Amino acid sequence: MSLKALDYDSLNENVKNCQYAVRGELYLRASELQKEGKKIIFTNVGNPHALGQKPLTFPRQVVALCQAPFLLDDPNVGMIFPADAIARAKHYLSLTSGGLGAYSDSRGLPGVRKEVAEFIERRDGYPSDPELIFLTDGASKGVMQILNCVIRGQKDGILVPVPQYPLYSATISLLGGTLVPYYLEESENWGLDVNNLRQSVAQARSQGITVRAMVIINPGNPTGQCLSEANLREILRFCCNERLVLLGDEVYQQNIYQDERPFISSKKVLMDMGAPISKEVQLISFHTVSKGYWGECGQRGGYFEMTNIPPKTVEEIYKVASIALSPNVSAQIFMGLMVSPPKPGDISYDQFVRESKGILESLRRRARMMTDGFNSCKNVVCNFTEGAMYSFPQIKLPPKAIQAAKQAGKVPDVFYCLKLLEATGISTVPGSGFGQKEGVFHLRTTILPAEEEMPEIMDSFKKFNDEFMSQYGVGYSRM
Ligand code: DCS
Repeated sequence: MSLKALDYDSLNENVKNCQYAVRGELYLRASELQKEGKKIIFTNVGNPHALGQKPLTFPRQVVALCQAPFLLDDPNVGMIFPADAIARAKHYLSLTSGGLGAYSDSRGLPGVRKEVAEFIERRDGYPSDPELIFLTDGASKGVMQILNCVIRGQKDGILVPVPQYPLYSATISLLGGTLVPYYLEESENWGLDVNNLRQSVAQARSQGITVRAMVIINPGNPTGQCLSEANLREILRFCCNERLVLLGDEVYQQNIYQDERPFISSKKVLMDMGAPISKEVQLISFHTVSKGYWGECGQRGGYFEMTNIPPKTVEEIYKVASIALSPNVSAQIFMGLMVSPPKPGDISYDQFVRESKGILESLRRRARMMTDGFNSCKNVVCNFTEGAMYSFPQIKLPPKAIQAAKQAGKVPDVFYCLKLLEATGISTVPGSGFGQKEGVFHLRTTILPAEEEMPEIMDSFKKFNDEFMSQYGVGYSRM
């Protein structure tokens, strides 16, 4: 009997081959255990509100008024909402053609794109053109749109850091392209060595792959490093020489937990380098409302900015975006608010600063607590989380543990993470989900659990790890 199109055996192979570990085996097992009544600490996804982070007041007030515009006609509105939130809601509604229930332009509301361009100009000190900014449903959709334009077939390669956030590996699989890995150096604080890039490209070319684009995640997920200006220059020069489009995933640009290496955007570094390179390198930069101190993951708001992309290509990207009609309009307003928050002198300014500083300062302390906690454990070493939202310790698994994993039919780090989950309720993602060097094992956890719960979580991790290491024999020295 012939198969129907949606019978499993006849599905598009690219769909079946695509893996996304952040919601993989560990997450599924954690959900089962939760149903059975076990307390689970979900540290597998960078989803701050799900772990108790409170929304910032001002943006929610503005969007609430936009969602319920009749409140603006209520004579008592000023008793519940501050005047600046009311004014902002009216401003955003005036940018729409029929409020939040109407589709917007497929690139997003022109007024919000203008606010994004102004933000980029203030951040980088260089002009930004709203016509080259598209608003998207989260950064993920933007990344998918761009990879879709780049990947023509299996012979097209995309340079992706390893370890990487699996949006990239999964999307490249879905689109039928080839992932070309370049390894980040764990012993160099997850730094990026351009020699590794050269090697990766040479190897891919020897296999008949045309390398077309390079992804950087800065600050890194899962690795947490911030790229230095010198490193970004080398990367841009490399992209220029190799004629690669640079995809700069900068969704964690507000999440910085040290002062030595502040975030610096790829766009700024490119512009600082001057002509001819600043006019040559094709760059797409991504941002989101899901991260930073906003953490508004469920709103699904993002943007990408295009630099040195020919107008006819921009038109094609617009055409493809049009197929989905419009990004979420409420999310566009969150993006507008993120790039133009209350200013000094505004009624809501003090509260906004108090709330946002509170979140960022706590994240900074939590980054420290987690790294120190992991480094105090037997056979665990962990680079400091300079930025982003994750800790990515290396677990030196003893040979007996690796053997036991094999017997259980599990990848060794999956085995370790499953045991950790069963023993403590801490739900992490095994390093193999992000890619890692052969024979080296990691796990990823977010730094998002509530600060007051952090000592208990780290104690329970340590206790589990001690027991695991003594069960399977130590015999490994620290790196
Ligand atoms: N890029 C990176 C590097 C990310 O980490 C994420 C989300 C995204 C893009 C996409 O975000 P939005 O689509 O929400 O804008 N990070 C996931 C993660 O690793 N855990 O949680 C979500």
